[in-house]
Amino acid sequence: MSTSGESEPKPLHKNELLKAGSNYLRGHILSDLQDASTETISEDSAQLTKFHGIYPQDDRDLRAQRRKEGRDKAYIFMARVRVPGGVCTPGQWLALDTLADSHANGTLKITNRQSFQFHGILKGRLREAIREVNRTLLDTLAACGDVNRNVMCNPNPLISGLHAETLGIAKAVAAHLSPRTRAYHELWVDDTLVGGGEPEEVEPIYGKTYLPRKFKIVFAIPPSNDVDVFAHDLGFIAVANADGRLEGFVITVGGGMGMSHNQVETYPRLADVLGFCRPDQVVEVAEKVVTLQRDFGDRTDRKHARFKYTVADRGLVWIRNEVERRLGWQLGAPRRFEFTDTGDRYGWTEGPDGHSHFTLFIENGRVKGAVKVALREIAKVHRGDFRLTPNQHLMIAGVAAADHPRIEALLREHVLDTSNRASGLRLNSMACVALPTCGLALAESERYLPELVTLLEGEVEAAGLRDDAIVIRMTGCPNGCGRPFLAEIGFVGRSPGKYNVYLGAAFNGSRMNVLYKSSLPTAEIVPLVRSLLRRYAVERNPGERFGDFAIRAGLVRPTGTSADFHQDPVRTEGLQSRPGA
Ligand code: SRM
Ligand code: SF4
Repeated sequence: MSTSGESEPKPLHKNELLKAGSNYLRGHILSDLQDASTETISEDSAQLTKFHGIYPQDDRDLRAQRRKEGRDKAYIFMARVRVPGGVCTPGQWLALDTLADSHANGTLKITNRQSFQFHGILKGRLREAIREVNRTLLDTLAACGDVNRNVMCNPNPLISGLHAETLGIAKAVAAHLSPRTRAYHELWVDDTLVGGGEPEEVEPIYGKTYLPRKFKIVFAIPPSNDVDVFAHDLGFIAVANADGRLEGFVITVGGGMGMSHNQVETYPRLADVLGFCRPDQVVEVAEKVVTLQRDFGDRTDRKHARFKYTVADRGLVWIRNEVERRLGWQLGAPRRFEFTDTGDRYGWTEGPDGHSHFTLFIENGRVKGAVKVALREIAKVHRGDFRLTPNQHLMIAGVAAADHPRIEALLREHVLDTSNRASGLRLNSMACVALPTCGLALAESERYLPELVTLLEGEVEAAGLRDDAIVIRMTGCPNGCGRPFLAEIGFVGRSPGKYNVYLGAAFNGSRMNVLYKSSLPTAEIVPLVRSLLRRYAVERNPGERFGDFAIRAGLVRPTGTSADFHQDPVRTEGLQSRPGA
């Protein structure tokens, strides 16, 4: 105990020691994979395989029965495939589609960070599966773990003339922040033995202990905020100059969704605006922000280790000064930006170059059944690319005029909705995975939200709101994977069959919602939402969004968490006097 009256420094979290001693993420992964006495891997290896994009899980539907039978859990693995900016080729799609059948549970999951996930891979087939992914020239490295994750970018080439250049910069950031360890290739790709050794390895950006926690970067292209820029550690918002060319990016820092029920020191947080930089400065800015978090993030408590807590604890001015000290130059003042919405533009859109794009609604990103068959057939003939959207849907992009009728026919043949007849509620719904694979789920999400939306569709029809876009999101726990705190109606699982209900987020993702009801049983959800929708239909002002109505009508009180810096000068303290304002 300290005798000087000063408090002892808190000990490092055990994961820090694990990372430090892992020889750049090797640890005992190989011997654990070779251990035929178990279908899973050790707890230490489970922490390290995350950096390789792999999670040990078990089928939670089978837990109770197997426990009764005195059997072990039904162990399986999840693998996440990184796709920077969400763009992949039809050839890659076909290979992953095949792999889903041969090595996983027959489905592909498009995540809301533009990655793919395989579920249900057995340990004995894991290395083979990852090797196959790498054969497609995609990989799972750093899809999870305490590193920079998949870098997101609006996938729609038609959204703005800034798209292609922004996507290129997003890919450059992804490449620059990729871990350099050779462990990934040794373990999963080359099949050479894992040892490190010569020449000595270095992680120039991360060092031996990588980051305190996961780190997420996105690129938003106004007017679309489909990436939910304010939910991420670091964001870049594209800004055009008077000629419509890319002038640079407004930089945002310190967003994040995760919290724990009943632990007030954990909270979702919207990102703040930090400044502005030119396109050629983005990679350097990203690196300096990441190294700042590497050096100042909390490595003692993983519940307080995200960058949002570093920003909240130290303040925006300190963060900006430290970033600028590392850069050796000053960031510019933020430019104006305006977002309209967070959704996808469904259906066909025609490009000026004779190519067209089709955005397909895929409920909660689960590619299975008719959708899977249709997309496989389309991948065989499509000569453009596939683009995963941040809302878990898919763009069949760059369709040549000659291929348009064929692709349209394939969509129709497999009874896919080419005219977007789904309700506005469904088209704006999103659920995280949750049961049966997610080990952290407290309640259903992906399997329950579609059913709930079907029940609510009767209510929206009756209220005359069938085509009104209302953002509705659900998660199975408060970690916030489905970004539920940015939904106009958000459901967050508390326990089986019970959800916290949140209302009042902004339709464009710039304001978080507020808790309206705690632990609501599923049987009470429909009556509650029915009454809210009826009031909205009758009392709303012209053009008023549901989230805004919820606040104006006093259903919830706003918490002052607006991310729109023009409305909230406190959060951009000192920025307006910068050059370039
Ligand atoms: Fe997530 C953990 C699924 C986006 C916050 N997330 C998990 C794990 C890996 C569960 C685990 O740790 O054992 C889930 C795997 C379930 C399964 O069976 O597949 C999981 N997260 C997902 C996905 C697949 C949800 C989806 O249906 O799309 C998304 C994958 C994204 C990707 O491709 O990289 C996913 N997760 C998010 C997001 C949204 C985002 O980033 O835009 C968030 C909130 C934003 C943020 O990071 O603050 C998110 N996931 C978390 C957290 C809470 C982190 C925190 O700061 O507290 C956890 C738990 C943890 O890290 O301890 C988590
Ligand atoms: Fe699992 Fe919770 Fe994330 Fe849903 S929000 S996938 S239940 S960790």
